[in-house]
Amino acid sequence: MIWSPQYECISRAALAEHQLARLKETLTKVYEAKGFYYQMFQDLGFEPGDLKSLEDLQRLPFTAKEDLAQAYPYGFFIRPLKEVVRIHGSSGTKGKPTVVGYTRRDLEIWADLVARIVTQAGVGENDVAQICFGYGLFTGAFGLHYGLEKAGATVIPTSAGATERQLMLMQDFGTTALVSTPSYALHMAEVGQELGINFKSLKLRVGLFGAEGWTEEMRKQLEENLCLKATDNYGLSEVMGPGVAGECLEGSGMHVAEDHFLIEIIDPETGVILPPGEKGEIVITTLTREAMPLIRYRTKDISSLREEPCPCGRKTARLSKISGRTDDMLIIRGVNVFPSQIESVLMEVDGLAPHYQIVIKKRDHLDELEVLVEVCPDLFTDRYCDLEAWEQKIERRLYNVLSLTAKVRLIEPKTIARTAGKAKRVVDLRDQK
Ligand code: DLL
Repeated sequence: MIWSPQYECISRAALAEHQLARLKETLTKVYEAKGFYYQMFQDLGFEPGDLKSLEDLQRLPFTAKEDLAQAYPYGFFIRPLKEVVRIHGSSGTKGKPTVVGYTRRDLEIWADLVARIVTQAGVGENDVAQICFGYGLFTGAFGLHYGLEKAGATVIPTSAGATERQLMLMQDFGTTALVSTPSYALHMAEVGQELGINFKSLKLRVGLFGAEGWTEEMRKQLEENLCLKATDNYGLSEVMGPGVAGECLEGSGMHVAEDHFLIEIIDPETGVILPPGEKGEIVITTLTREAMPLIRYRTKDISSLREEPCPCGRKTARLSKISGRTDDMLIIRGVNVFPSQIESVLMEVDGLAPHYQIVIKKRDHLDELEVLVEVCPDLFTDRYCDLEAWEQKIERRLYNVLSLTAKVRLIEPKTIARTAGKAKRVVDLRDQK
């Protein structure tokens, strides 16, 4: 089933026309609001009427997270608070959150776009969906909640944590769709196995995973351990939350809701727009947001965009799996390393559990990369020399991919802290004395 065929199957030419009309409207609204963008346009000598084509958008500068921080909390709202009926925030734990506001219509569109995403993943009125995201400022839980309800699913808002209880409810309520971060889903699988739950015998059949990076290798682990089809969906609070893009059952990229979000992929160094297929930073312009439109917002997420139609029948462009963030990229002894590269190598080694941490330290002014990874419980041995040979083998594999020496430490199962939300994979201790 396709949720909004009139937009998801629209021809590229008709879509571009539609986007241009909505973009003009958005520029006019932010200009008339006399806020941040009015000032930007004034400085540039730009008026909304100067936008004649989608390409003209490139005349405008990018908006960065720092701009939002400076306007904390409500500086980017272009509607009075009495029209803003919901506030959410970024999930950052440090400092102040990035604040996002929604009018009633923004919430309606949000639910509709998430309904689109879940329909793409084959979830609908015959499903029982368990939402294991934390309900709160984070957009994950409320976003999926209203979207799944709109798509007709039976929603169980279990929220995050209390894993054994989650598993009990999953069995008792006949959960068919699991909504969580991929790392928490793996933790649920692990606890379930300890409790002797046979996932094959459950009704669980699809995972709607998102909110953090995960690799294809991680997908295999999720599908094997939980006996479900693992689908990916992407979004960020600043532009709405989940619902920006999601995979269909073809599993070859995340369809973007292009009638609501205009996506550009840029070279993060130069800001130059890259052609379809090339990897770069995702930049998003919202086309329908009422409370808080954003123009050319730099997400820091790295992906590529392909525009050819999908065998599923949708014509919307697809984002490739997010391979990292520009601020995730580690520079270790001058070499660029993405955590996802390390995850891919680890997940391909038999006998390793999908729980790892990357630690970077400084010794004698030199960076040291250490990778801690848990061994599967049934394979863990304290015969030191076996582990050592195994570690060296993984170190060689990492060297082949990263061109960098990493120290691998195989550790006991369940040593790395589990979290119900986004996993913390990288511990950078270089600034610490
Ligand atoms: O994580 C929104 C969301 C909730 C998306 C639930 C999907 C499902 P924030 O907390 O603002 O919002 O974090 C946004 O998380 O810029 C990415 O770096 C990362 N992220 C989100 N989805 C994915 C994904 C939500 N599917 C930030 N793959 C984004 C990789 C993702 N990274």
